[in-house]
Formats: sequence, structure tokens, C-alpha cells
Amino acid sequence: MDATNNSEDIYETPYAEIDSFFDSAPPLRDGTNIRSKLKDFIEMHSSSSVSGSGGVNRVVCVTSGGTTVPLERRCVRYIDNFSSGYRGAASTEYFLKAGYSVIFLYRRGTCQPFCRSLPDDPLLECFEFTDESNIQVHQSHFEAVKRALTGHDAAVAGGFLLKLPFTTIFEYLQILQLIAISMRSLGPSAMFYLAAAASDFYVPWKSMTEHKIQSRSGPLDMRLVQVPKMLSLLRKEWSPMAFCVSFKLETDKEILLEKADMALRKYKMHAVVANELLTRKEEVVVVTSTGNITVHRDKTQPDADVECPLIHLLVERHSAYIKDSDF
Ligand code: PAZ
Repeated sequence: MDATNNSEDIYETPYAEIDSFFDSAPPLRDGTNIRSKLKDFIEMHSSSSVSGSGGVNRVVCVTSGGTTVPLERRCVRYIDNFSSGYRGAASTEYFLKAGYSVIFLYRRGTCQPFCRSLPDDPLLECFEFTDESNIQVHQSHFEAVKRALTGHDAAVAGGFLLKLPFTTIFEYLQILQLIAISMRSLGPSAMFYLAAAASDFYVPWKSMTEHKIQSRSGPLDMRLVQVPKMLSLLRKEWSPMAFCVSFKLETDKEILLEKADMALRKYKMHAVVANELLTRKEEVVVVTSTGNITVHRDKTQPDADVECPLIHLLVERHSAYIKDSDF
């Protein structure tokens, strides 16, 4: 079952609802470690020691994959959604290529940057024993493995890629808040690219049962509460100077652009990327206050991604935004 919903767009989210979401969320595991990694990463890019350019580096937070909604505190069952994380992983690679540093906030187990062309079970399918002391890469997967290792190592070792995993909607929003607050100091050089499929409904921690729900009690009757919309808060308080791109997914083509346009205006996004479930790898529409731009994958190239022209366009828009900002 997918907890994604679209009835959000009409009313401004009261801050009390947001406070209540964070106050009642389970404490973030590993919060101290995440804060410290973020601090180091942002410090490095504020002083530009990585690029040596002397200015502030461009940093984008890419969110990727779907959030889960636990139904029990000792979670056996949860609600999930379809997102594979392909968009986020591919986009991360193109942002890195464009000279950005990336904070990749991803769902555990979903698609990773530089690993998109590996088979489903890379360990078992890419490697073979040659003798007792040697493991070798199969020739057929050599290029894919080389690309994954070199691309990933260069990005992480060079300090251009920070990967932070999440599973639940609680973790996702808690970490997003930490990232956004720490990116505030980057001013307009910061970008948010919110491609994760975040749940719209959840079970508040305080009303969640501790133990596994028992089937003997008959049909399950459970009330899900709406997840408060955090985008306004991100724009107004967490990182007000950042360039913000959110995504809108629909299955009904008729309402897609209208919903994207509503999100653009309501949350004061700089762009909303509208996509349909079935065609999301072929085409997206970038909705902005100055008009809509349809972006296609280059169909003459079998391996071309729609993310390539999409990131190119967004980088251009971000450059114009930085230029226009008095910073
Ligand atoms: O993760 P994926 O590559 O399978 O799909 C990408 C996507 C459809 C989740 C993304 O493009 C998107 O639209 N995210 C926002 C979904 C929403 O909450 O409307």
C-alpha cells in the first residue's frame, strides 16, 4: 500500500502540527554522527578547500527513494511505496559531473550513484573465484564494476559526496531538517532536489502499538494522520536562501501540471518537476513561474537518461539565481 496522497495542497500547514510531528518522533539513531558528518562536509565547502576556488562551493541535497511508515514500534509491518531511487542516483552523478558537491539522502537498499548499470545481485553475478586466493571480475561486468568503483571512490574520497541513509518517514524528515539547517550558511549556493517519494500519511509514534499487531483481533482498523508539509518550513526557516526543486508524481495526466503549479506557488519552490508514473524515465515537465519546459530523454541513445538534460537545465537556472542574489 502506498501512503502517498495529494490532498495536501489547499491549506498552509500549522507549525503546531510540524512541532508535534518532530516532538513525537522516535529519537534519531546516530543523530550525533550525522550532525558531525554534516558539519565537516559543509565547513569544507564553505571554505572551498575542495575546489580551491576561494568562494563557496555549490552543494545540492538530493533526496532519493521512498519512505516507510511503520505500523508497530517494534516494526514488523510497514507501508511502503514504489520508488526505486533511480532518479536520485542518476541525478547525483550528473550533479557531480556539473561540479556540485552532493548530500545524497537515500532510502536504504535503493539504487546508488555509479551502480545503476550493475546487475541485481552484483556480488554473485560480477565476481568469480579463479583459485583459492583470487577473486576476479567477470569480463562481461568489468566496465560496470570499474565505473562504479572509480566514480564512487573519486566522489567520496574527494569529499564531493556525502551519503546519508533513511528508512522511515521519521528519519527522512529529521535528517532533512538537519541537512537544511546546516546548508543555510551556503546561502544561494545551496540547492535542494527533493526526488524522494515521501509518505503523506503516518501513524504517530505515541499512538503506535509496541508489539506486532495480532491478526486474531479481526480486520485491521487503523487511523493514519497526515504528514505535515515541511516544504514551507524549509523555504521560510531552515534554508531560506537555497534554490529549491521539488517533484510531483501523478498517475492521472489530467491533474499533473495543475498540481505541480499549485505546489510551486504554495511552497514557493523555484521549480517543480512534474512526472507521470509510467513515463517518468522518458519525460518530465519542469514547472516554473516563467513557464513550463518539457525535458525528454535522448531517444537516439539507448543508455541516455532524462536526468542528463534535466540537471543541465536546473544547473543553468541555479546559476541565474545565484547571479541575481545579492550574496
Ligand atoms: O525513484 P524512482 O526513480 O523510481 O522514481 C522517481 C520519483 C517518481 C519518485 C520522483 O521523480 C518523484 O516524483 N518524486 C516525488 C514523488 C511525490 O511525492 O509526488
